[in-house]
Amino acid sequence: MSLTLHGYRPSVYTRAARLALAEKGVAYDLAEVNPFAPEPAAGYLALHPFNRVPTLVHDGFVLYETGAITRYIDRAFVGPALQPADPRTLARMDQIIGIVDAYVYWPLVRQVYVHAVAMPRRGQSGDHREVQSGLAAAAKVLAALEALLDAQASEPAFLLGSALSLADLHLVSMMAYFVEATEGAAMFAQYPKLQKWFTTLSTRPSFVATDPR
Ligand SMILES: N[C@@H](CCC(=O)N[C@@H](CS)C(=O)NCC(=O)O)C(=O)O
Repeated sequence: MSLTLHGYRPSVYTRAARLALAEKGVAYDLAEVNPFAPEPAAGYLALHPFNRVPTLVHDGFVLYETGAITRYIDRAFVGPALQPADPRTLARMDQIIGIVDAYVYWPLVRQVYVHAVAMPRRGQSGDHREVQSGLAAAAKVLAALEALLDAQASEPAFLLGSALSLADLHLVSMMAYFVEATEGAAMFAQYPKLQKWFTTLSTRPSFVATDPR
């Protein structure tokens, strides 16, 4: 069996796929591809025409789009189920993954984290307007995620309740970058259930093992 994840260690989407592989206990090779390099890596466009990461290649089966990859990993390999069987809980998982892709990635990662943390670390000045615009959008999505946790009957350990799911893995690395920004951490402190969830997720062995640094 050959299983290769083409990805970039600092990438939040690559980490979501790596988290799913780690939680299932599946061994794989990581082929490093930097999608932000000036030119696409040699041959990579044949795997991923949009030059994003990650792409999974399993015995010649090529798959890109992280939500498809993590669902495939869960279905194709033995190990703990990362998707609930109940239709409504599964719909909630799909909804959260959709929220993450549509409303979390850009403002929390590409606007707040990149401009307030990553660029200054590289000695570049981030754009303050990007940070402000990202924070405004973040307030709305954090409130929506906290409301989903609030709607659950008991104190939920995970986004869907008592069981870990792909929704947790899709979100956690984005949140980890967001709270590296001082402004992000200050905003996040206003959402106690999300904070508790983040502590649970970010101390799991899979999260520690996939730390990009
Ligand atoms: N819809 C894609 C998004 C993947 C994505 O945007 N990955 C980022 C890294 S976290 C990337 O490759 N960015 C390169 C770029 O924006 O040019 C997925 O779900 O896999």
